[in-house]
Amino acid sequence: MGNISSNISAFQSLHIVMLGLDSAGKTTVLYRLKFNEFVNTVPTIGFNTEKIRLSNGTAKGISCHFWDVGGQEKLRPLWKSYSRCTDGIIYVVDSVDVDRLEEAKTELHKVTKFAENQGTPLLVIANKQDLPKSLPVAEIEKQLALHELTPSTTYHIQPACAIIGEGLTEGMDKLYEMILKRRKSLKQKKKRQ
Ligand SMILES: Nc1nc2c(ncn2[C@@H]2O[C@H](COP(=O)(O)OP(=O)(O)OP(=O)(O)O)[C@@H](O)[C@H]2O)c(=O)[nH]1
Ligand SMILES: [Mg+2]
Repeated sequence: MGNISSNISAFQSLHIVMLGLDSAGKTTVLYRLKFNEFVNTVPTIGFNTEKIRLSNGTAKGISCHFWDVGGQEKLRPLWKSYSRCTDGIIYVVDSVDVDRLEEAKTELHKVTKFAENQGTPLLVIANKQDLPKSLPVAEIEKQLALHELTPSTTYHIQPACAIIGEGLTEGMDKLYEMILKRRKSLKQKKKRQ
């Protein structure tokens, strides 16, 4: 962790895109991170964008530019251009929406296969863990077939409840850690060339 903190100043602003099926809780996550409180949302038609300085965890003080793109089917063609060349992808999943996990899996695998997204660190937020019928993360990880993602994709799956913000700090810390590792290895690769 010491290494991570010492690298913080090396960053300007991280570019993060937030994707996932409609009603998964993306906008709730966004405003929870921004205002540290629950904000009632309406379905996103298009996108929301916010610059947020993270206020907790090892990534505290890091500035992130978030793009939260609507998840309705008609909006998903937008995902490709919004996820291009980002530092990190957050994919939010509704842990009780069992009937649409297969659809969530298909859309996620599509996103990670885009050439521009190769190697981009992925944080999967298994949201709505406060609800009694929520699936455990191990089951969601299996149903999303995360281990079958392109070999270059490093990921972390985080149980969370965006309503109260539980799990979001841990998730952002993991994402930040993966982003740092990737930057470091890209730098070393460049040096060797
Ligand atoms: N119980 C519970 N409800 C949640 C949680 N997170 C979000 N919700 C609710 O889920 C609904 C959808 O949340 P949004 O944040 O609007 O979902 P979205 O992913 O942005 O949806 P689109 O904009 O349509 O793509 C809202 O009623 C939220 O209050 C959670 O952790 N637990
Ligand atoms: Mg939304």
